[in-house]
Amino acid sequence: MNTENCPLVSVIMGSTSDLPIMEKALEFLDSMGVKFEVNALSAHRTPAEVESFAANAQNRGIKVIIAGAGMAAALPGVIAANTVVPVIGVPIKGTFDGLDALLSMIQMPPGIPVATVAVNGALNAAILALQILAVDNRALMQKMAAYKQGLKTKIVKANEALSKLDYNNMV
Ligand code: RP5
Repeated sequence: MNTENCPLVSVIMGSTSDLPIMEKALEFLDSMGVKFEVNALSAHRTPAEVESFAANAQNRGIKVIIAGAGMAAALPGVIAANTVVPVIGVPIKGTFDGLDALLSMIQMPPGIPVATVAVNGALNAAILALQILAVDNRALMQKMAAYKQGLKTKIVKANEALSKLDYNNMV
C-alpha cells in the first residue's frame, strides 16, 4: 500500500461554525508538512458516523485525532470511547465562554482520556499532535525543536521593548 498520501492526523469538528477556530490547527499542520484530513462529524447529529470513523481510524493509519466541538461537546469523548488512537479535544467557545465545552471534554471517566487543550486552543492541539508523532519521527522531532526554539524570539523582543520603558524608579 502506498502510504505517502495517507493522513497521519485527522481533524474533526462538530460543525463548520467551528472552522474559524480549528483553522489554527490546520495551518500549523500544513506548515509542518504533515499529511492531515479534515471532516465535520457530530456526536449528536451523526452519532453512527462518529462511531464508524473512530472504529476505523487506526486501520486507516491515523496516528492522532484532533476533535473540536462547542456546547455539550461530546465529540472527542465519543471518538475516544471507540478507538485507541490518542484524541486531543479542543473546546470551542460558544455559550458560557466555552466552559460548557471545556468541562464536557475534560471530565472524562477513568479509562477514556481526552487530552483537552484550552478553550479555542486549536494551535496547541496541533502542536501536541505533532509532538506525539515526533516520538518516532526524527525529522519531525527536529522541526518541533526548532519551532520551540523560535518561541524564545518573542520573549527576547519583549525584553528589548520593556528595557525602553521610562520610569523614574525603574533600575
Ligand atoms: C457543536 O455545536 C458544534 O461543535 C458547534 O460548536 C456548536 C454549534 O453548532 P452549529 O449549530 O453552529 O452547527 O456541536
